[in-house]
Amino acid sequence: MAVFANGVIFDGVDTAQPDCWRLDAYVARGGYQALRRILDSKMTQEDVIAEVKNSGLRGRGGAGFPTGLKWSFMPRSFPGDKYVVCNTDEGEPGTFKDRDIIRYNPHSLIEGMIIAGYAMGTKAGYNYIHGEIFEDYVLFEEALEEARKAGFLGQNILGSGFNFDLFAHHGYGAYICGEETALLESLEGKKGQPRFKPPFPASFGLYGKPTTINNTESFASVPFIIRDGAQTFLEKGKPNNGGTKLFSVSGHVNRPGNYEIALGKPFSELLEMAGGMRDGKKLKAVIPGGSSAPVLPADIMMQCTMDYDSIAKAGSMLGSGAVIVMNEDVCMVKALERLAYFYHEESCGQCTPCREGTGWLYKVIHRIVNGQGRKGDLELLDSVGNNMAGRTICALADAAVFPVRSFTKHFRNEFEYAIEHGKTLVDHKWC
Ligand code: L3W
Ligand code: SF4
Repeated sequence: MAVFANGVIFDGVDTAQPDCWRLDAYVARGGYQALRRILDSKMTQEDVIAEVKNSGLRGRGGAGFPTGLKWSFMPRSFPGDKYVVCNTDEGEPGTFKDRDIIRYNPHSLIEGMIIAGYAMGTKAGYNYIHGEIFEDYVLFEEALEEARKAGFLGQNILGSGFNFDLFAHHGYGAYICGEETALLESLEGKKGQPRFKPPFPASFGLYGKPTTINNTESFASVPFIIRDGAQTFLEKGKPNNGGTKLFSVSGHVNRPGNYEIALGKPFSELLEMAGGMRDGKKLKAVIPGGSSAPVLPADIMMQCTMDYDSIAKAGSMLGSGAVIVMNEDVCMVKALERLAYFYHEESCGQCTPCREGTGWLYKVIHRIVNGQGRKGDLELLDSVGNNMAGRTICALADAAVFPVRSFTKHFRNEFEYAIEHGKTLVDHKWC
């Protein structure tokens, strides 16, 4: 999957060059200047956090929580260990951006995490990498070794007296391990199941110690912010939506791939960059932020700009920026069945509404697809969803309900037709 770069992380990265990920190439692009700037000018922890706050960077993992604010939650005077943790457990259907960061530009993440370690007074960090991407895990380990040998990691970094080391952890491939507290459990060697929140990781995180967890893309954006300034980053996007963002475009486009664009660009431009619709077909619908985000019909999506506020106003979420494009041939009942199956499979089973509810959602949609839908099934889906959303330990149950609500709202005619006629309106044998 190619990377089409035009932003703060991939600017100057020639992904066609096999060595573009190496330390030399990163330094030649201005890499590690941000860290040197902090250490040489003895920026305080508060200065660094203020710079990240002023940049308007919002968490790139799905929730869009302000990164600088999260960093400021770390207790400053805590006497024991504290940690920074990176979430590279990318597993949501449609997402494939973070693996490209560690594949093509791992030092941007490493430098970002070292800066985070400095800002929050931690001595150790971990990068939890999704279990299904082994080659990139090996490459990341090599990049860490390069950074260690060059004096960017370890004791007395660049002679500054600052100590920080970073370790990669190969995850176990379960989607739920991308939920931050399940990730921490898994990192501790336990079964990857979410914890109750609060307490949030900022006060009770890895091994019960204060911990800051950010997404790969969030950390990788930090070197640019420190090197070129918060204002420069902010101005690349739009107010409340600072910077550029990676969008993983998949589905019925001519050039699927990762596109790094300014937040606030019209969706129509992103679609054009991705080569437009394949085979000249019409756009039917888009999931703009990974499978957990509500689906939007073409006419609404074409009015949107790609930023947190515009997508939220349209009734969906920018999420992790996974843009799933569907053409006129897609059977929306079948598409929803696939998503429902995913959440049913990936529920960790701790909460009854999620464990049982995801199964019910899948079962009902499956029978509608297969011509056995019953009168009242749409009401049943509604009622099951209402008994799940907001009633569980983590957001997976909500994530399973959002697609059901949005598909049955925007494409209700297809569900009603299938129930009434015992077959789907759109032939789904190719879906
Ligand atoms: C301290 C407080 N910390 C909030 C922290 C919290 C977390 C962050 C955001 O889910 C969503 C989910 C997926 N004191 C705090 C505080 N925090 N209040 O802020 O918290 P939250 O709970 O809103 O989000 P989350 O649990 O991180 C993320 C959705 O993103 N999503 C998922 C994408 C999946 C991937 C993937 O596969 N890699 O990205 C996409 O839409 O459904 O709703 O750090 O601790 N008072
Ligand atoms: Fe597990 Fe689902 Fe409960 Fe999350 S909501 S803790 S995935 S059972």
